This record gives sequence, structure tokens and C-alpha cells, in this order.
Amino acid sequence: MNDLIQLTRDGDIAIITINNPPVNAISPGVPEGISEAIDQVNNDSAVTAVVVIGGGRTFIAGADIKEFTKMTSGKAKTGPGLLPLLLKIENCSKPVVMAIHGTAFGGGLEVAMAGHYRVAAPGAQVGQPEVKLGLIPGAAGTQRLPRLAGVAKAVEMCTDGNPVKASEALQAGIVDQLIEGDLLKGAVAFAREIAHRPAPKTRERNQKLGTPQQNAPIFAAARDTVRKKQRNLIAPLAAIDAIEAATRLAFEEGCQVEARLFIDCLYSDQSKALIHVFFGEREVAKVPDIPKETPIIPVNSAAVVGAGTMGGGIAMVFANAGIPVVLKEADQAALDRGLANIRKNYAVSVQRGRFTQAVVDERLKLIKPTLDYGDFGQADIVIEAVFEGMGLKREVFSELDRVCKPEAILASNTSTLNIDEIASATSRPASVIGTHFFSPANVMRLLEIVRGKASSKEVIATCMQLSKKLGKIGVLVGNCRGFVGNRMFHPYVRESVFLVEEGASVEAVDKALYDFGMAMGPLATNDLAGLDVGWRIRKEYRHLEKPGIRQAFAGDNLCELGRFGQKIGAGWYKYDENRRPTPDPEVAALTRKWSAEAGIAQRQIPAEEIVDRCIYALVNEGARILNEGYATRAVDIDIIYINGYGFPAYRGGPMWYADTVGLKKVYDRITEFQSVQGELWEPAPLLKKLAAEGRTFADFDQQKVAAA
Ligand code: 3H9
Repeated sequence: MNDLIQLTRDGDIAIITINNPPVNAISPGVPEGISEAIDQVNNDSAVTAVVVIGGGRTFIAGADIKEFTKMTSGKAKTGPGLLPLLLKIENCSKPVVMAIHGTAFGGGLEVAMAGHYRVAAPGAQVGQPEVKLGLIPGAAGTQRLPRLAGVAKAVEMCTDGNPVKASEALQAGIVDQLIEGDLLKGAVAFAREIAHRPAPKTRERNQKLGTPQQNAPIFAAARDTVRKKQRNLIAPLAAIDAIEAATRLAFEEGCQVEARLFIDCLYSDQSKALIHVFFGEREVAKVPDIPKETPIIPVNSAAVVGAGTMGGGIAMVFANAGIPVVLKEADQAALDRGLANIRKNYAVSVQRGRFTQAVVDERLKLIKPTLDYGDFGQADIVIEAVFEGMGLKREVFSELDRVCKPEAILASNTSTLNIDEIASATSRPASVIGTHFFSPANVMRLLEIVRGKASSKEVIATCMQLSKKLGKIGVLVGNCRGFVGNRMFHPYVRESVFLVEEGASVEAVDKALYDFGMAMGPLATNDLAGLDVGWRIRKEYRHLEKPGIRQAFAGDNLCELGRFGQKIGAGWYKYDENRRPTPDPEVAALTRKWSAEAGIAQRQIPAEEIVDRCIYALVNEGARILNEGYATRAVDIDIIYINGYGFPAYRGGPMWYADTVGLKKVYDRITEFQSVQGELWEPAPLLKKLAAEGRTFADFDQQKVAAA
């Protein structure tokens, strides 16, 4: 047996332990080791039953995802997979008890279901999260799970991919018993108890598979939900097909259907993109010049300045993570409004069943309202979330400098302003950093952490680590105008407005990008965020704009007419009292009139051009940002766009998407746009270089990681 698997004994019970840290993924060697252990157990007459358990913090978290990338890039062969091993476990001559703690995910749950019994620690979780990687279970999960949990539960688990708690798994029939206290001891006792009973084989348990009449509405409803909630994704539909096969075919034939669908998904662009996102979300936590050993400043209390939409949301983020937070406003009325909003948001969560009232009450207790900076003395981190204006921010920071303890982190939630200029209002710029939350702060996962030129490594490392504790994905970015996300968003929205000015309807622009997979079209997003936000920023920076370069005007003209977007019921669209948008003929007439006055010829614009212009505007700016070092890697940009801007994860982010199109093709298209529009579309030097060399942004990242 190899190092990854240990076979030991507790009297007559054999114990197979999987030791492949950190998460006991089924890497090469793991199946072989388990197989060998089962052979030995079969041949050992002194053994009456077997326990399989994970060493370290978890049972098996699934297949080794890196192997999938090797397979699809031709660096590893697709073998028979896990099926032969699972049959061997199920055919073992001694009953096999799977003892689950941590997570039994994907292939891990599939291994567990091949055992004759499953026991679990109360904190364990099980799940088939393959769909999140653009896959379906590939080792009979779609065939065994409905046999244990019933068709409806299996469909739910394989399509949403969410983890299921041990207590729920027990109720569903996935787990046979929960074990309080020492899991191994309990599992061995359980094994002894069942050692001489007949061992039930999951593949033969057909009682929960239902009849076609019972199942038809389950499958129809699931397909309907998937088409709405997991728009354009192929894996959830494939998972339903595979489960349907389980209900119609013999086990072996069902496995063949699953295998065919699994391979289709594995080689799809969607799965490759989602696997890139899985590793990307973990890669962004690694900052080349900040070693793992960098000391972390303990964060046990926080303070937020400003109880507006952002400040209130940020206070909720801390409370949700169990960190007490002081929330300050300038006057009582504003503070009351802020608290009322927080209560309203929590009430919605209770209504939707996300939290119980008791949980919300605990969280509200953690938020301490104040009008006085005197309450900031103990805060380990302060987040300033006041109105976006340099003068005001500097005033706040000089006050924070006065009242906060020396080791406190002073963070600004600015979305555009210069962190160094803010830091210079304090005597301790090394403690100052940007933490750019996205609205609504308590929902959106992205946190751009903006590194000032003086921000210390400890402060950066602490904020990166804190982001995980807050349930966010922290991405470190450099201090340029708009940082990474908003800097790229500017040309993206600019192109969408240009397209309207050239004759595309507002709805056509939004529909093209929505169909591409964006959560919302750019103009609807603009209405949601408030058209006045960009308008004010453009006015502030107008002096920096180069003369002679085309400027989008339609959005600003709408603002001049007071059409600020959803909040006042009119922007690019008009809105009813429930904020439902409808196209506004007045906007169409106005944009036609303004374009005529500006001498812009009107034409029919195909959806493909709309997508190329908006998405390649992101890519070109992204390439510039990368080259200038404001983003660490291309994948950082991808993770920002997926988690903060509604870019479809199944396209891997803008930079990954450009790689899949081919950088030469993207470059050529950009030069076409340049020939019409001039300087605005000048190709980014890095894009030009990579395209000429036949390389990708992923190659660029790999080279960077190798050099670090
Ligand atoms: C599957 O099973 C298909 C089957 O049907 C079989 C078909 C034949 N592989 O997330 P963390 C790495 S598909 C390789 O930071 P946590 C991860 O990259 C799979 N590596 O820890 C990271 O590396 P690094 C179905 C993996 O405690 C380190 O482990 N299973 C894998 O926050 C720590 O991870 C899944 O989709 C893996 N499977 O969360 C589960 N998993 O330190 C995927 C993790 O170098 N995994 N790594 O950055 C997870 O959801 C979380 O990792 C888990 C732990 C909840 C387990």
C-alpha cells in the first residue's frame, strides 16, 4: 500500500484511513491504495467489518480537480475513473462503514455511497458540487444518490451543488447515523454492531426511484428552474438527464449514460472556465511579495464611519461574521435612517428564510450606533464609508488618526479616489489601505483591497485574511483611478452608450450582453447604480480628458434631465413602483435627436458587434492594467469581474474569455474598432505582444507565478 492510505486494525474491525492533505482529494494513488486495502481485508478472515475514514480535517473532498485540467489538455489520460473501485467496495465480503467528518463532496460522496453504511460527525457536510465546476458526478453519484435520497433530493443536490448538513443527510437517508464525540470510536462500535448483518448494496436499493408518473413533474420543474436560475449552463441539465437515466435504466446502463454526459461536460468550455475560476478564487489570496508568514493584526472589533447604503451594509458584514462593530454618523437623523435600513435588510433575510429572527437579534446586538469618534478607541479596523469626495475623506482620516489606537487599520471604502492622498491626511500612511466593497455590501462577494504606496505588508495580509472571514473574496489591486473593476467598467459602459448613440436601442444593447451571460445589461446596471454617480465623477475629471476624443454624451444628457435611474423611476428605462423596467420611447426619441445634432450616422448594429465592443473594451483595459501592474495576474481580473460585475463564471472572466476566443482574433477585432474610432481603441501593448507571440493571458500568469 502507498503512503496515502493506511490499513490498521481495532480488534476485528479493519480501518482504512485516507491521508492526502489538505482535503484528501482522490489524487493518483488514492484509488489504488484503497483498492489494495480492500483486497487485503477480503483475504483476512479475522476482519468482520471495515471502517473507511479521512485523516486530518476531512473525509474526501472529491476528485483531484487538477487531474481534470491535465486530462482536457492532453497531459493525462482519461481512465476508467472510480467506477471499478466503487464496485469493489460495494462487493467487499465484509460490511464497509464510511465515517464522514468535514466534507464528503463529489467523488468523496460517491465513495461514501459505495459503502454499505454511512455514519457522520454532526458538523459534517455532504454534497455533489460538480455542477459548480461545469461537471456532473462522474462516479455513479447520479445513480446511487437517488437510490439513497430519492429522486427529488438527488436532483436538487446535483443541480444546485450546495452542501447538505449531516442532520439533513440523515433525514434524507444519505447517512445512517450521526456520531457525537470521537468519530472513529463511534464508527468502529457501529461497524461491530452491523458486522454480522447482511450488507445492503446501494446499487440494488431501488425502492426510492419512483415511477415515471411520479418523476415526470420533478424533472420538468427542475429543468424549468435550471433554465431560469442557471441560465445557459449545460451541466445542471446533464445532471438531470443522468438522474432520469437512473430511474429508467438498470444501474450499469445508467452509469454508462452518466459517463457519456460527464465526458461531454468535462471537455466543454464551460467546465474549463469554471475550473479556472475555482483555482483562481484560491490563487488571488496569494500575493507574490507578501509571504504566508507575514504577521497578522488580530481583528476582534471594527468601526465604520458613515451609515449610508455602503456603511450600513459593511456594518452588517462585520456583524454577520460575529465581529462587534461601532457605526458612526454625523447626526442622529442619519444614524436612525441607517439603522432602520439595516433592520429592513435583515427583516427581508428573515422573510426569505436566510436567517431566523434569533440570529438577526444577535447580529443587531453587535452593531453599536454612535455619533462620537470617542467610541473608536478600541477598534482594530476602521472602514470609512462617507460620501465620495477627497476633502471629506481627508477630514475623516485626520480625525481617525487622532482617535484610533496606533495599531488600528484605517481603511477607506472609496471606489475611485487616490488612497495615497487619503493616507497623507494621517501621520501613519502604513496603516492606511483601501477596502472597496460592492453594493449591496452584505451580498456581493468581491472586496477590492487597494494597496497604497505605504500600506504595510501586515496591513495588507490582515485585510486579505479578514476578507475570507467576512465571507468575501479579497483581491489585491493597485492604486490607479477606478482601481481595477471600475477602471475597466468605464470603457465598457462608454461603448454601450456609443452603441445607443449609433442607433442601437437601449434594450438591444442590454439584451445582447444579457444573452452573452452578464447578470444585467450595462445600461440597466447603470440605472441600478444611479446614472448620476458616473456623471458626477466625469464632471470632476473632465479637465483630465484629452481634447478631440469622442465622449459619450447620452447618459450625461439624461442626468441633465434629472433621469438618474431606478431610484427616481427613470433613467435609460422607465420604472414602475416595483422598480420593474420598461423601454421608454422618450429615451429612444431623445437619443436619436442628440445623435442627429452631433452628426452621428444611425445604423442597425448586430448583437455580435455589441458584445465584441463592450467585452473587448473590458479586455483591452484589463490588459493595460495588467501590464502596468495594478492587477497581480489576469486571473485576478477575472475573479473581480465574476464576483463584482456579474460576468458569467462559465466564461471564466473577461481575460479567460479572450483566451478562449484567441488573442490574435481579439487583437484584430480591436484594430478594426481602432480604424473607425481612433485612439480610444488603441490595442493595449500587452495584448498586442501576446497576440503576436501566439500566447494567452493564462500563459502570462503561469510565467509570473513561476518567476515569483
Ligand atoms: C468530482 O469529485 C468529480 C467526481 O464526480 C469524480 C469523477 C471521477 N482537488 O478551498 P480551500 C485545494 S469534482 C484539488 O482553500 P477550505 C485548493 O485548491 C470535485 N485541489 O480550503 C487549496 O489549494 P491551495 C468535487 C483541491 O477549507 C487547498 O486544497 N469536489 C480540491 O476553504 C485548500 O482548499 C469539490 O468541488 C480538489 N477537489 O475548503 C470540492 N479541493 O492551498 C472542492 C480543494 O494550494 N473543494 N483543493 O490554494 C472545496 O469546496 C473546498 O476546498 C473545501 C475546503 C470545502 C473542501
